[in-house]
Amino acid sequence: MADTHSPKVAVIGMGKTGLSVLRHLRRAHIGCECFDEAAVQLPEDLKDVVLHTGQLQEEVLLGFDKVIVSPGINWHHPALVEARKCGVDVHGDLDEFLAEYTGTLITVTGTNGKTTTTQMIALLLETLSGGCDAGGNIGTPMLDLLADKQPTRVALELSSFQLERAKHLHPHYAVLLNVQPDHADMHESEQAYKAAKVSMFKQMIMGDTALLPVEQEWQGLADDLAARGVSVKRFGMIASSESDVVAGVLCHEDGDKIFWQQGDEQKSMPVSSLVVRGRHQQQNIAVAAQVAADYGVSVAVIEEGLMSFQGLEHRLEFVGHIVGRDWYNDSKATNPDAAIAALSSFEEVVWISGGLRKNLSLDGLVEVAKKYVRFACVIGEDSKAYEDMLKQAGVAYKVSHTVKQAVLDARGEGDCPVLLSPAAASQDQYKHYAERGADFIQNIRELGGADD
Ligand code: UMA
Repeated sequence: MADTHSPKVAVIGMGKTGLSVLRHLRRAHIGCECFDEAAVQLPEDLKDVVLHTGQLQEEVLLGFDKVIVSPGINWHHPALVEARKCGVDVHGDLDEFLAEYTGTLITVTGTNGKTTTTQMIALLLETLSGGCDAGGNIGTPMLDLLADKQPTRVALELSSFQLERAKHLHPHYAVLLNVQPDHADMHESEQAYKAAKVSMFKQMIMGDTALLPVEQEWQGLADDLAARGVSVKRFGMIASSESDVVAGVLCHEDGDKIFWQQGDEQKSMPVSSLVVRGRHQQQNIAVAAQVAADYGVSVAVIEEGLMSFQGLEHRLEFVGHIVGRDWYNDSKATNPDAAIAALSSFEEVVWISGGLRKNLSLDGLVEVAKKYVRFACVIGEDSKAYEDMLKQAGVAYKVSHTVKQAVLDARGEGDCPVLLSPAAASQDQYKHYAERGADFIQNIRELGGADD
């Protein structure tokens, strides 16, 4: 039964987040109404909640005390702007989570690599007493983690959308992986996007730890955090040992190694002993090793975890050796920097790219395309920008439009690996990147050749 003294609450967006918020409010006996701009329906267990569909009107939220907004809804939506202006408490599920969670909080953000890093942290910390749950942008809404317990530790993957709408975030350990151009269609500027990411550190104090990239760009943040007593560590891809870099990839003529700091000792492993491909992915798991080491996970457990980690679906995922060539699914590369990292992991590829560009510049792709791409197949509804980039790189290409056609077109182009790494979001043709990746894999399998 709803508590008649509780504030009037609106929940916006009925995707994974909104539904988890509704269930959370129900557990707390707080009544609410919910909104979605699409013609959605509520699942059976939530059918009694009042649902409003259709475009959110500016005045509609003013009758509520609290509005909980899903991450995919633009924070600058006129209805949300108006509600904030009129003093309504508007926030996301992160503040709801923070109001209830009392255990150890580890957070990970960055443009690329968040999910791999968060997943690996959770896998390694899972071996400690009390374990570790993973949630947030990774796919499990964070409030679901509180459904029937107070977890000892939680590793949260946080997107810029989740961060920009949180006021009370104070992690015990926070990792920033990188900030590269992305989501230019949702944030007002690149600076606003970066500011959302950096806001993760705002309330950290002595006793907390921040793990930041080694690049000079982050020195100001590192100094600021250190001045507040936060333990600041740096990670990166380096050519020779640097005393202030605790974790990352050491590129060496005798073979590259990943490394991390275990107490006073530096530990390392040759990248050749890892299953995951790509220096960017290997750096991510080195970062996870550092977090695990700092929470007391033993060297043996970390080494075993790193060696056996297969990587995640849709991230440089090896699909198989089919019809005489290797196929890789990197559908999660939804921005140019992610595709640059993927292309650089090969000597030569047939590259499938294109999709929803999100107003991002493709300039950075020209040089890597020139260096690594033997032939390209362009997908997506609006191929022009991708064609222009390939022309600039001098790479031969075909406009395939669909993933299905791209797989057929790629098949006939030599015998080097084929890589789907779109440098674009998928929503012009799919619900999300995972659906695009699954379609890619299915079309490869339909080529008919068994793995050889
Ligand atoms: N909707 C509106 N109006 C809008 C936009 C959406 O009403 O303007 C409605 C849609 O009709 C839909 C609902 O909102 O019914 C969807 O809400 P949502 O987009 O917030 O999606 P969720 O299902 O709640 O998933 C969100 C994250 N999605 C986004 O940030 C876009 C998921 O991250 C996350 O896993 C999930 O919460 C659980 O925390 C996905 C993602 O793509 C993986 N994230 C981006 C990324 O990684 O690049 C940030």
